[in-house]
Amino acid sequence: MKMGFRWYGEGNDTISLDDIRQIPGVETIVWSLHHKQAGELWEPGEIEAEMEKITGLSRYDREHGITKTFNADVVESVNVHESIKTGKTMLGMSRDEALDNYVKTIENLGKAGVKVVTYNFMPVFDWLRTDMFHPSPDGSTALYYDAHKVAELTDPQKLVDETLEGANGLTMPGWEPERLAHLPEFIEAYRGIDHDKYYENYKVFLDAVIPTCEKYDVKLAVHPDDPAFDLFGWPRVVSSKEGIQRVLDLNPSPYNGLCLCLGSFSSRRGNDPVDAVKTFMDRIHFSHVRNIKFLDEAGSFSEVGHRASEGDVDTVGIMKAYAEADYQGYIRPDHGRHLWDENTPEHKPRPGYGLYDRALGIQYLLGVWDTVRYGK
Ligand code: DNO
Ligand code: MN
Repeated sequence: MKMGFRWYGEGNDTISLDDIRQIPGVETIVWSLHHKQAGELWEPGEIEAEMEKITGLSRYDREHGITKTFNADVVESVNVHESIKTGKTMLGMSRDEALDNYVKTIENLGKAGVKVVTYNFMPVFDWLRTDMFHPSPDGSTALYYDAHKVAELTDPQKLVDETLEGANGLTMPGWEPERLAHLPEFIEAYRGIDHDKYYENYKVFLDAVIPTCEKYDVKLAVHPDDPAFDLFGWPRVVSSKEGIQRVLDLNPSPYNGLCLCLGSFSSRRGNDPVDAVKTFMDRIHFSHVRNIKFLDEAGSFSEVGHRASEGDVDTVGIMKAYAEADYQGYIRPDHGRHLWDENTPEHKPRPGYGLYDRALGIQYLLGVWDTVRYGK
């Protein structure tokens, strides 16, 4: 297993590579070209420049005797253009053109040495919460989902406005203001697309991309829907064990795999994360391990610390399952709460991506891993 940490790039993240270097156990920086819109081609030069930053050492590092380096094996995400998901020309781009750019991007990433490319196949939005800095009983803040609030929302535009306001001016993948300015077009395009049709469109995507993944040894890894159920009447198809199995069956290549996010997967009542890890082990290329706590019968939840007893996700069982199988893929802690000096009006980090709670989470996850693996 290789432990990773998501980094949003220089000038776009409040956390530096040198901060991350001091977290014991981190080997992989999970990165992306965050200025790229879905559908755009990633050029070799810009890929290499970003990877060099991650894998190399700065002048400051060299002058201070810092030698620890990272690999840049995992990209999260190359986002999928809405024309691929709907099968229709959208925002002036045809499905074929978007597929072509995706395939070439995979080729460019593979040639540069990237091993895993993560993406999601959610309609319109990426992960969705109603509150970015919800106060927890211990004084920290966390990402929060109020099921009643979403049930009452008839217009997704209101949620978009609130989410963008809560982002503290930082970019959030899947929530690009330029793209979401076209929300009415998206709503129109998704009319009449049911789950079956969506799986069909999904298969077109996989069949177009997987041969290039095989050729350049890049594993494709889908992130489950977050939260893992339909919203606003749009079809979500990576929400349950059956849904995941169906996606894997759409294209049986081992390169068609998972970024199994256990926090997202667990947001659907009845989903069993430990069972999912054991069932899909062979197709898990990357995994996010974190905890959530359900707050009511409607399914509202708050994100909580990574320790199993803090919430409803059996993070110990998950890590034990990975360790017993001697999992060879990548893991990262996913979101964290905001703690200590992150939690002030003057200093607000990117929602869900503070430093401290993710660093604490990593130590907990590695503790379980090491306990199982020790002496083997
Ligand atoms: C949330 C992340 C997701 C994930 C995408 C993958 O913080 O886990 O946004 O990166 O869904 O495309
Ligand atoms: Mn995740």
